[in-house]
Amino acid sequence: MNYELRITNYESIETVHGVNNSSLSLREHTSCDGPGVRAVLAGMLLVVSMTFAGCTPETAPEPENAVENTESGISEASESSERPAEEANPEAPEEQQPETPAEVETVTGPPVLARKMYRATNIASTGEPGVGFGGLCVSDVDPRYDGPEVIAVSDIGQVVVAHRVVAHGVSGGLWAQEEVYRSPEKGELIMVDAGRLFPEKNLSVIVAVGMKSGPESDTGEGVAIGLWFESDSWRHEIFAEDERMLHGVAIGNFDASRAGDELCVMGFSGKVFQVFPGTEIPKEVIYEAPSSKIKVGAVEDVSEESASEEELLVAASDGLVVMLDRGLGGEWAKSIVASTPDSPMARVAVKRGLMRGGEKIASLFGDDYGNVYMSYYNAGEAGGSWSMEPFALPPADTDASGAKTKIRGVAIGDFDRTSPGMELASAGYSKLVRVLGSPGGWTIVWEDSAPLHFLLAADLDQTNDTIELVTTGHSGRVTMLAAP
Ligand SMILES: [Ca+2]
Ligand SMILES: [Ca+2]
Ligand SMILES: [Ca+2]
Repeated sequence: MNYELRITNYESIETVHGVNNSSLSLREHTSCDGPGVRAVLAGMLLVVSMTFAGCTPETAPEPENAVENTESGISEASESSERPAEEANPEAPEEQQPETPAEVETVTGPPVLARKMYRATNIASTGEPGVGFGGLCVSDVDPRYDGPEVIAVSDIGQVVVAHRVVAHGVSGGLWAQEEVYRSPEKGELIMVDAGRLFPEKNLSVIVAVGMKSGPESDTGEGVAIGLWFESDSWRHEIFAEDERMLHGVAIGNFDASRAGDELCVMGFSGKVFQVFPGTEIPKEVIYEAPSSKIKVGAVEDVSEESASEEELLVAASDGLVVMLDRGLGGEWAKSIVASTPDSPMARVAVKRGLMRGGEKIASLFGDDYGNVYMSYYNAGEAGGSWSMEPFALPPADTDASGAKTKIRGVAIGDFDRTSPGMELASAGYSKLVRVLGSPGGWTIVWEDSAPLHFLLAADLDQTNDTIELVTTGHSGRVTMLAAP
């Protein structure tokens, strides 16, 4: 039996605020009794957030193992994708829907979604048993190899750079990796980004953030390490330190008062710092969320009204996602992208592109409770505004026992050529990567052997006409996923 996410009145979901949750139906066997639709009206800002936090898959048909065409050595995935109904039953929800057909067996388990496994390629590993990767980025950081590299950072402070193996002009899909840095004090590195931080040099600089020493903690000191390849070797330098863990990093051209790309780091002190590598300028606090952890940042060209070429979005545990950019006069413009006070935000993606019939700018965020949210940017004379979409978001991400699990990756891109324009994707502690295509909702496209901690979109395979997903986490492996 196939899992089938049936979305009734699909078009009306995207246009009607305050839509009844029950119009999202999982074969008519899912009910939503959670907080549902929440509206916040603040000045010009209209945020309507819709969560399916209360959604409980009360009945679920037995999943069909729809693994197709996985082409890597990661065999656990196809094994673990077999989920016999009998193993997933110990804690069925107490409340039963009276209308549940008697012949449908009641089970708990991960959200009831279709499975269509993408082709998986193993790109890199930590090479250390029990050591996971935290975050990833894609950038052309190593001039010895054509095309972009994939950079990953690990729990014990490794920075690994993976490149495609090309011999005599031929690439067979193989990847090789090099460990370019390892923390002398095993300081956990959690996120990484790269960009042209030295305007006078034609090279992309990696910035990895995390703990100065030891594993992630609420009290330890944070560090941001810069790495770049110059004169035939890898160089590294401490770009910034903070009294608390640095958890997020974003590089982009979001400051119009300076040439080239800028660097921001953020973390458990609740501060976002602009950092000026290669100069004597001290780091500067550009945003602060007291008693909050600022987990991540993302950069995109959002606003055509602003002086800066790009904008920076940061997401914090207080549920706020804020957009920042600096004008020619040096003043920071700040606006709220989303406000979900009950949702500690942990991941953010923002992307401009073709989506549902037109050019849109979409931001996707994931929280600690399995929820994924989306907001659209609406251009306007007052600098524009964001509106949360009551879109066809999935039920909360859950593990095999039905417990809600943290979202630890969101991505936007054209992952699926059978569905027009861009799709949305999420990943997390459920070990699942899910893609929202059309028609008909979310599809599980990958199941890892361990909780996932990051997800991004990148065109790493130019031989197809889709964007790839790249994910990593506690398994200590980086996996590239391409639609079959
Ligand atoms: Ca700039
Ligand atoms: Ca598509
Ligand atoms: Ca591609």
